[in-house]
Amino acid sequence: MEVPASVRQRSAQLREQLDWHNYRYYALDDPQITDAEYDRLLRELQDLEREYPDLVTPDSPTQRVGTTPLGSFIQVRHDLPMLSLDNAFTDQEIHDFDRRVREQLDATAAIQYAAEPKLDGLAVSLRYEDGLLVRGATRGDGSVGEDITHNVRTIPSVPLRLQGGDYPRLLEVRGEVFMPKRGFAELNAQALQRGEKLFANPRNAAAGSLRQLDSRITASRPLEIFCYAVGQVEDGELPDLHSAILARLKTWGLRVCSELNVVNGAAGCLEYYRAMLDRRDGLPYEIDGVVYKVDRLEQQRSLGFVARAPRWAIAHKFPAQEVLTQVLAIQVQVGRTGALTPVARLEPVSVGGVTVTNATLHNADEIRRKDVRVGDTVFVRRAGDVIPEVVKVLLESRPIDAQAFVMPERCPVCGSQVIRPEGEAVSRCVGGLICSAQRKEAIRHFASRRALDIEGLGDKLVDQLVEQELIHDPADLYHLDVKTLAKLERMGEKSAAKLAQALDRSRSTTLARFLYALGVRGVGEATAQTLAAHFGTLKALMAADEERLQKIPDIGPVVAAQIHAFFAEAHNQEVIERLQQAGIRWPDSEPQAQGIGQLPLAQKTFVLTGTLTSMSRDQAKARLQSLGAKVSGSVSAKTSYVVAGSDPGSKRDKARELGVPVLSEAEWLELLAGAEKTSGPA
Ligand code: 9MJ
Repeated sequence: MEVPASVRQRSAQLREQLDWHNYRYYALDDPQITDAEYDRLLRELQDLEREYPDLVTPDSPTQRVGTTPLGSFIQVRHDLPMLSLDNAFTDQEIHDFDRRVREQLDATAAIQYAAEPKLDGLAVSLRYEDGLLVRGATRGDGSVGEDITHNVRTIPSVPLRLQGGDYPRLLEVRGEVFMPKRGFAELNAQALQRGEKLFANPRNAAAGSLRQLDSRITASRPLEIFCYAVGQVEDGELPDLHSAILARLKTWGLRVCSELNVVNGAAGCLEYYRAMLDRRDGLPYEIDGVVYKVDRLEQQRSLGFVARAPRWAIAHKFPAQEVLTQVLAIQVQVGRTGALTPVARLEPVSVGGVTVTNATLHNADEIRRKDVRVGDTVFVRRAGDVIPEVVKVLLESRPIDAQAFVMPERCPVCGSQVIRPEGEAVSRCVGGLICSAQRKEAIRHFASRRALDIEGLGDKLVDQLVEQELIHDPADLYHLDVKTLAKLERMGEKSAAKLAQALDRSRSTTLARFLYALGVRGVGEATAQTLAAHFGTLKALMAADEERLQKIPDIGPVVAAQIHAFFAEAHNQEVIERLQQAGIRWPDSEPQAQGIGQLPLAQKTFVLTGTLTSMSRDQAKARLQSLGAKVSGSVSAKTSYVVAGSDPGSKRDKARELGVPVLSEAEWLELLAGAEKTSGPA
């Protein structure tokens, strides 16, 4: 079909706009439009291309969805070998490295190094000809890799076309494709729910996602890239410092890690190492060390290579997140909703600086898949705040009497039946609140920081209170007196009085916190806020039927049924009643549909940047919106606040330039708490 000139023009314009906004978003981390506006442009282009298939070009932003599977991978020879790095583990090794560099260069002054995080993903090469992405390849053995063009094209932060016009005719860049921590956790959470095999770590997940013959699978995985080197270059000039080259790559739309620093000498390197080690857990992606590279290319050239590794660079590795230890026992833990989680009790071992004694085995299927037995030597992995887990068994070390695990048929705590509903991966104790383990967990959850925040009510105390039958449910907490509390183990008059005060303080709360504290299945913090904002009062929520609940954004049929069933249960109604009699109160408010203008953060616009540790972006957004605030993707003079999580990027700088207040995560949470106190619905 003949394509009208006006349509051709519009599609070219859309493609250019989308490329530009992609560049602002991924390379500069400074979007100029919201995600919704971006999606609108993309949809317009998709519609045009559907109507006029001749319009589709390989570099069109619509061409990232993946295509029909390949039969096999094609091998690719790297004209310029892809290097590997020598590893160092101690300060001394870095001093030795720096000394060798200085001696070889006959240098008297300190060497200037580019220091960057060492990403733990898969090294790739991207080849651009006349600014167009023509090939993506894995590193392979350094000389020969595999053609993964179809897969790298699906990674949103890989530009299909370079920005600007001053790039070399041929430009091969190298970098690391990785899966950020959050994406990895979500992928594994989905797999766990479906009873599928889990990925051992983000590195495996990234590698497994890239080495797919079917690029539609790759497209569905949350992959990202950081570029850190240049390979072949023809017909074009590059700066003569490594750090300046990376800055140049960024101007062409290639994503570069924002943690790059230029440092002086071994001392500067070690200072960078310690700073990054400190920040490791807070970064949104996993790093297994840092890399130092002699910054001056001229010096790099005179240093040269030994075998595959350059003499001008070295990787300084962090303590391992995965270590070997022994499984002493496998026990099951009963959670708040009765879910039975098998846990490996381990020979204590230090992982990345933290002593680990337990690791989750998730569920019976995972144990079977990994074939973990008591007595086995296993790899245990810990990363950031996540619960340590058993990754793999070292089969060659298995003792002959290693014991396989069987899921108990009765709850180890209350003796109730254990069932595993069809199609579910999880086994559950049916005991409900008869089960003291579930009662303890329900009370712990009720008292937790994001729920009613009862300071001083620790795990051991809850154990004692439940075991001595001093309390059965959260409402009983409010009838404890100082004298009873003071008699408990590890409690004195003073801490008992403090706890009584904390209990008293917790009586004044918000509806959202109260709903979250009840521990309704499927109702996390964000959903609790949505419900509170939507209904305004507990009475209105309790009166809602499933149909009404399902109409609320983000509440599907399963959660609607769970909420309805919870409030229909006589015991739950009774506990709620007694909690209110005990003086738990919150300000009621207008339902949001009518009352948004009166919400405490109405007329305020927030921009979120960097990674928040206390909740996901979506939760943060929902929480702000429930208080009437707007959440925008870009900073302008109209922005009220920029909230900077870790690794905040250029939005924070822009805010400072414009004089927009920048809040740390802690400051922001405080502001939220204040607003929620005055509002009720949030
Ligand atoms: C990683 N993995 O993050 C290099 N790397 O440079 C960084 N790897 C590298 N640089 C030359 N930041 C060869 C490998």
